[in-house]
Amino acid sequence: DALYTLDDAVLMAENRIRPVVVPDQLQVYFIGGTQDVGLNENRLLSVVEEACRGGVTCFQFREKGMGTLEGQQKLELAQQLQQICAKYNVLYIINDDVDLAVAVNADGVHVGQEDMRLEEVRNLVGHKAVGISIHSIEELHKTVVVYADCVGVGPMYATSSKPDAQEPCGPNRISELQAEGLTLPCVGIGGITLDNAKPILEAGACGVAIISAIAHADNPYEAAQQFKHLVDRAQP
Ligand code: 3NM
Repeated sequence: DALYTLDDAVLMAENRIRPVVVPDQLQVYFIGGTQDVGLNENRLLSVVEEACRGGVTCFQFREKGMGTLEGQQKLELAQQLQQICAKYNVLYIINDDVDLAVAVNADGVHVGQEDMRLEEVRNLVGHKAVGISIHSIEELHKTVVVYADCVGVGPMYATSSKPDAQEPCGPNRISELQAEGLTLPCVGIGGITLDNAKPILEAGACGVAIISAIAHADNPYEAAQQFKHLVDRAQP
């Protein structure tokens, strides 16, 4: 039997019984896996540590694609990343792997539309945060958002970090989804740089989710710091 029925989830969301993600924790949402740093685990650990030191508020471990880690190696890397995030008080999310999120006691899990059903994810992770990707109004209507705590909307701009990314939708997609009733905290994702991040915040996102502008930066510490300043300045 499901731990949470839809009615329970509605009540919990309305009464904020479930710890919801605080929008400030999504301000600068860094995402990465070994595929983003030349398949080098130590490089990932140092980039994540520098990004955390620089001021990212959330990190998502997303290990995806050719030559990436699996099984015990992925688990061990996930544990090391958890320790870094805990040290800097950075929200730690696992992409698409509910078992791993539970195993390393991450703060949450992020799933796409094609991944596991949200109800099932919610039942497996209990009170951990659940993030979902929503690309369009159509996907919003297909999503039982009440099982989720936060939303990634994208791709804002063209991206080379996700081979199967959809066509860019632009920052306005965030205001469109909110006008259609989406109230969960949202981050924009896809092709975001220091130069194009502001319109996403103006469109209603509480933060920006980034791979390459931090992972490929000459200085990930400084890049993270600059994103943090940018989001702090953009907020009222
Ligand atoms: N998801 P970068 S775009 C992981 O549209 C991911 O759902 C997207 O990387 C979506 O910051 C994307 O390097 C890649 O463009 C983001």
